[in-house]
Amino acid sequence: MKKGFALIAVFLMVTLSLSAFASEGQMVLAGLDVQDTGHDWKNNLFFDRMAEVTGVSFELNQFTDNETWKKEKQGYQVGSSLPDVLFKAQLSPQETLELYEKGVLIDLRPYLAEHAPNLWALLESHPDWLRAISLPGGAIAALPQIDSLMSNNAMWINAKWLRALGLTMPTTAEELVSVLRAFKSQDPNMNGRSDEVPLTFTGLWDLRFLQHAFGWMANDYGVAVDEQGRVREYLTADENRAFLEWLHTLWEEKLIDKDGFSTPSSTRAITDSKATPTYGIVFGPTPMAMLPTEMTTDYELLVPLQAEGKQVYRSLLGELRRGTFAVTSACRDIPAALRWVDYLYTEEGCYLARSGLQGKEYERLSDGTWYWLDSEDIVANTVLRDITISEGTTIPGYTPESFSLHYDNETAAPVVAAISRLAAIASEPYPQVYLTREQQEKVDTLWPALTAYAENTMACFVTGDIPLTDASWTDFTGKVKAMGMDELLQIWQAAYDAQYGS
Ligand SMILES: [Ca+2]
Repeated sequence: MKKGFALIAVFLMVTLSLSAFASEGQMVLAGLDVQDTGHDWKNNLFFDRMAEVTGVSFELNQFTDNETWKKEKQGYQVGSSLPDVLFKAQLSPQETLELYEKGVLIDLRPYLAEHAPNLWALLESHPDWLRAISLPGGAIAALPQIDSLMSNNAMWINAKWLRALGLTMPTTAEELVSVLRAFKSQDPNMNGRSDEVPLTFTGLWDLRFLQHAFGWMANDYGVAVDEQGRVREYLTADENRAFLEWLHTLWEEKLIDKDGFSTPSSTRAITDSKATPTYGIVFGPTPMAMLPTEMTTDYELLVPLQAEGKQVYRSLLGELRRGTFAVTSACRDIPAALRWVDYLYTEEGCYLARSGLQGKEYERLSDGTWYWLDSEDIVANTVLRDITISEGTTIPGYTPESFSLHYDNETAAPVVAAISRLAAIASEPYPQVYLTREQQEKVDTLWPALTAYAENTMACFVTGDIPLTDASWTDFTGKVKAMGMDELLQIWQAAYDAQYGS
C-alpha cells in the first residue's frame, strides 16, 4: 500500500515536472537581420509588443551575417538542437525544399486554416499565391511576405520636357520613338546644347523592359508562360529578333545612351540637384535611382505602352517574397508559433512591424492617411532601429496597398501612386516555382554560359558590332540551342506543370 502510493507520487512528480518544463521552456526564434539595420532583437520593442498582442514570446537568436546564417541553416538536422521557428529566415527555394525533405521544416498547410486564419483567408482569396508557396506535392514549408507594391523596374519620363515641347505622353512604340527624337533634337532642357540623352539604361537587363511595347515580356531566363500554361522561350524567337533590330535603330539614331552597355548606373546618375537635367527617360524602382530628389518631381511614370491595344508590363518580383518564416519539427507549440506570425498578416500587425504604435510612433487620420510623429531623423535612427522590425531582411506578413498609398509624404506619395498604377498592369512572365534538386543543378550547369553568350551577342546586335542578318541570327539561335536552351525550356515547363498544372 505504502509502496504503491510512493510510485504514484513519483509518477505525478515526473509528469508535473515535464509539463512545467514544456510551459516554461521558451520557444526559440532564430533568423537573420544584418548589422547595418542596427537591429538588436533583444532590445527591439517589436518583440515585446508582439508578445503582448499574441501572448507568445520567444528566446531570440539573431544572426547578423548572411554567410553564418546560411551555414547554420545547412547544419540543421532532425535530432540536432533546432530552434522552434525561423523568422526573417531568408530561405531560398532550394533551402526550403531541402530542409523540408530532411524533416527539419514541417508542412504548415494542415494548420493554417485553424491557427493562421488571417493568412489563410488571404491565400484562399488568391489561389496563385497559395500555389506559389506550395512545394510540388502541396506542402507549405515556408511563409511569405505579401505586398502588391513590391518594387519594380519602372520607366520614368521627363514630363517637363514633354510640356516644354508641346508633346503628349507616348502610348505606343512609334509614339515613344517620336518623343525620343524630339528629346534628342529640340533642346528640351533649354541650354542651347545638344546634351540630351533621350533614354538612359543599364545593360540589356533594363532594355528588356521595353519588350512590353511589342506586347510580350520574358523573365531573366528568357521564358514566359502563356494563358494555356505553355512555357515559351524568347531568346531564339522572331519577336526577339524584331525587338533587337528595333533597339539597333534607336542606337543608330543615338536615342539610347551610348554608355548604357559600358558604364554602371552609379556613374551616370545625376547627383547634383543644381545640374541641368539631361535624361529623358530613366529606369528604376523610383526616379531617385538616377536623379537627385529635387529633380524627380519633373519625372512621371511612363505608363506601359500599348501594342495592338494590349498593355502588358513585367512584374519583377511579383507580389510574394517567399521563405520568410518557417516552423521546425522541434517546435514545442505549433499553434502558438502560427498565432504569433498570423498577426503579421493583419493590417494592425503590418503597422506594428513597420510603423510601431498609433499615438506613439505614428498617427493616423480618419481618411486612413498616416504619418510619423517624430522627425525623419529620429525615425531613421531610432524608430526603424529599436521599435520596428521591417527594415533589413524580409519579414513575413502582409502589406495592404493602403498602407503604402496612405503614407503622407510629399516625395513618396506620387511615386507610390505611380507604382500602384504600374502594379495594376504588371504581372510575372513566369511564376515563382520550386525546382527539384536535379532541375536546379541542371539550370546551374547550363544557364551561366548560355546567358553570358546570349547577353553579349544581343548587346552586339544592338550596337551593330555584330550586324544582325539572317546568317548571324541563325548562328545565334543555333548556339543558344546547342548550349541547352531546349533542355532548360523543358525544366521550366515541368516545374510549372508540377506546381501550377491543374
Ligand atoms: Ca540641351
